[in-house]
Amino acid sequence: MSQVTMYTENLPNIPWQEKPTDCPGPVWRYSENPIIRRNPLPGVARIFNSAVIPYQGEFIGVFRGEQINGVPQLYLGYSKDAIHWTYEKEKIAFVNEKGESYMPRYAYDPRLIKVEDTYYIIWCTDFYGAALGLAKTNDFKTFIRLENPFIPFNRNGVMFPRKINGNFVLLSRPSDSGHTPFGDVFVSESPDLVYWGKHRHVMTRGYNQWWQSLKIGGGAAPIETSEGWLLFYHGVIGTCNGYVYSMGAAILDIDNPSIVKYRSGNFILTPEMDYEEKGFVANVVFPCAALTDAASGKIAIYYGAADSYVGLAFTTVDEIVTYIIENHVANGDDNTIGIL
Ligand code: BMA
Repeated sequence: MSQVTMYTENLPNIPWQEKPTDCPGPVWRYSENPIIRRNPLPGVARIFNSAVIPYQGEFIGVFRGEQINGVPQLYLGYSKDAIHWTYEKEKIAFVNEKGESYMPRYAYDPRLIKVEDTYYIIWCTDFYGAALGLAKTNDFKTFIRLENPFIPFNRNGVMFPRKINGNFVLLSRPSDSGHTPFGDVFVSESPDLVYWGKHRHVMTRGYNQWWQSLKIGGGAAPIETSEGWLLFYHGVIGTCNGYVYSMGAAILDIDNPSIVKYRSGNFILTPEMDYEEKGFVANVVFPCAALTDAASGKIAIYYGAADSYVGLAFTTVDEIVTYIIENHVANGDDNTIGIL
């Protein structure tokens, strides 16, 4: 029985494995990882950093597909078990609100969020440099692009799965257009998905926790729980061999998600397996989605591994929330700058 409640749907067919007895942390990997390997479909060399969601009793995913010309685009995939996937051969064909083709020059790191009856995809696109792209669909057949939420440069746009105080709410990470050696998470609101404002700082990089000392960025869409919004995110350290991306977890206030209630000072998953340590970009664990089953408290996290594969990891809401609270470290988050 779960003591922390998730206010999400029941998902009896969530992928799942019990925790191995020798697992040292609150999150454990699927034993058959990676679930998506190289050359997953013609013309696509690698799929990673991708998002999945339950749909009509099965699962649907929006995948970052690295084409064989090196340019990332988004592809749709289907699965009965959320582990084995089949893909559309053509990249997602975005249109504008008039129905005209409106393709991004590139598209990567998608998040997929259902708010009310509509599914939103938010990703990193080209808008005179790295910026957030936004599109909606109701049927996964027609994908209508909306206004880009922000001016450049920005990455890691993650929408909340419901409106808060009547507004859509979006986490983002202002960046540069390159490999961004800095970065905190901010939150913004919109009544209509066109005009965004009420920008607030949420989390700073963790100065005293070296694994997240360079930059951080939102990961999976926040999960509503009785303790607050459970957020899986990535944190980065700059080493003499380059960046290392790990997974962190925090709990944000339910009515005002700019307030961090608890934040684990420790990473909850860090590159350790071959498929995380070796690949197109070594040492990357990059969460983009999570499935939840409210009845059992099970959580399945999808993460990109080494910019080459998709990995699956598990936890329960009780285990992860307890871990975050017990390992909470205040990071000097500043909730006052920018508030009128
Ligand atoms: C970030 C993003 C991610 C990628 C990571 C590691 O800046 O571009 O897509 O996984 O770098 O290369």
